[in-house]
Amino acid sequence: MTSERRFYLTTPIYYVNDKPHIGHAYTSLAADVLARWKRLSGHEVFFLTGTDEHGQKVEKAAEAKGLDPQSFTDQVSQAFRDLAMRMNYSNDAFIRTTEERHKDACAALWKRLEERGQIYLGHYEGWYAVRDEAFYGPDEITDKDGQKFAPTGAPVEWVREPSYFFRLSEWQDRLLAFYDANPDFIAPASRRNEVISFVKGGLNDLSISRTSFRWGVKVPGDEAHVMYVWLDALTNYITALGYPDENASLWKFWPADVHFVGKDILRFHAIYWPAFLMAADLPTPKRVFAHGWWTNEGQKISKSLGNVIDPLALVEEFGLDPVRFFLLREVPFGQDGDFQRKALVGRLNGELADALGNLANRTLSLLQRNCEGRLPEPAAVTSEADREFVALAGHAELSAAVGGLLDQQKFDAALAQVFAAIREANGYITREQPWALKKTDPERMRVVLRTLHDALRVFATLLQPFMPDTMAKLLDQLAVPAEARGLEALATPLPGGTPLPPPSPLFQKIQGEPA
Ligand code: ME8
Repeated sequence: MTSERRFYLTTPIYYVNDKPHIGHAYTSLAADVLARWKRLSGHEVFFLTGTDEHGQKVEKAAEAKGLDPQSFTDQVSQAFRDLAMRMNYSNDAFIRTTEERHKDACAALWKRLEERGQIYLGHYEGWYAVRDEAFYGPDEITDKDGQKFAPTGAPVEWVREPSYFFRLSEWQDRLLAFYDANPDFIAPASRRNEVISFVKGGLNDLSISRTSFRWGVKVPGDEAHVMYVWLDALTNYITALGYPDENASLWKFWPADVHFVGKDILRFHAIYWPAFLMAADLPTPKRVFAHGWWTNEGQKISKSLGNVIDPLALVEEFGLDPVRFFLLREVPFGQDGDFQRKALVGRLNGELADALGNLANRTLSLLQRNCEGRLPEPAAVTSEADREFVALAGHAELSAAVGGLLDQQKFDAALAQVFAAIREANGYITREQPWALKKTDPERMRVVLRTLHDALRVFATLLQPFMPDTMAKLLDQLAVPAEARGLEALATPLPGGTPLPPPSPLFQKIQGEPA
């Protein structure tokens, strides 16, 4: 297998200070869809997620619950694993930063940076926001009623302590050259420009250890210090591949193809992470994609407003696949999005139940009734109507288009392409009226139904990464064998005469909601 056929993608590792919400579910969902797509197209995939369990924020959350940090993180980390299971994420591993192998990887990376003269001992004095686990410069701080705040709105405190520093300032020019040589490293483009102007503004050396609390990875050789939680956290992406053992079986996946992150943590991934790696002489990831922020019916999501969206409650109410579909369909990936219940209901009732569900049901019911429940022979494209339709809904063009968009993480556009073809299919069935052809032209009816069956197989195959369970059900109803559900298999038509099981509805409409 060549390296092009391998694909490594990651989600952020989430802080275990609180239970998971819609934002966490969203990032992991995007990664899951791409992982599933890459597997469908024949790649060897490694998809990593996990939890970020050290630092002051987690230590404080444990204290507030009256628990020792380890028992607390054991509990909350489990909630993230449960979420991954309930959302049907296909992650190949789940990493926790409290694992011994991770502490070893952090120590190894630290020593490598130290050997290369990248770390020195000094004194940190400045602003720190525990909520963001981030340091801020004096020019970034605002004052409100005597309390100081970071630009993110997080309260900051003045910190003064001995600290090790990473020579980040030395990497400014090499980072800029790196962004220049790798135009796809930061996406979307607007975010790339933000990062570049930030780096052009000048980089200070980065404080990478703390001495005022204990919940972290100990600095090798100086146990009075724990590592800055972001150095610890970012290292997870290589720990999971076996670092520092570069002969480990998973190491072949490095460098990562995509790190999925929210826009809040782009700076850490697009500046600190490549700088650490270049300083350690390790390969840099190929891409970091920073998606936007969800609000709830126009309001910022926050615990104090009591409007945090629980993804599992949504799944309970609307079903898993409609929720998976909605989150990626509704908002262009990369932009901020507002969660609106009525939009979810609209997409579920409209695109899923009416457009796709009805098309499948009508086609499959007619095949049962009028073709003895057997698939007609593959249809030779003879009429202009068929030719036009096959050009729009045929497998080669559509899967190339979807693949091209997913390679750019344009999930909404990929779905829009498939649903445009589904609209065409509804137009085709309405125009051709196969139900009326039984009496007038049964041969033509068989051609039309076979053409529709082929198109449904394409739609179901391409939509598997987004709605795995429902599309498995549709592929069952279409009698596509398990081994013929990959992208390549689409080139081989199912044999005529294949028996088709009786259809059942794919989606449940939501009734009685205000439009
Ligand atoms: O930052 N909309 O963890 P975290 C969209 N441990 N996405 C959201 C969101 C929202 N309203 N809220 C959160 C950390 N997210 C670090 C990461 S990685 C080496 C360490 C998502 O638990 C989004 O992906 O605060 C964001 O980047 C992430 O959750 C932050 O999760």
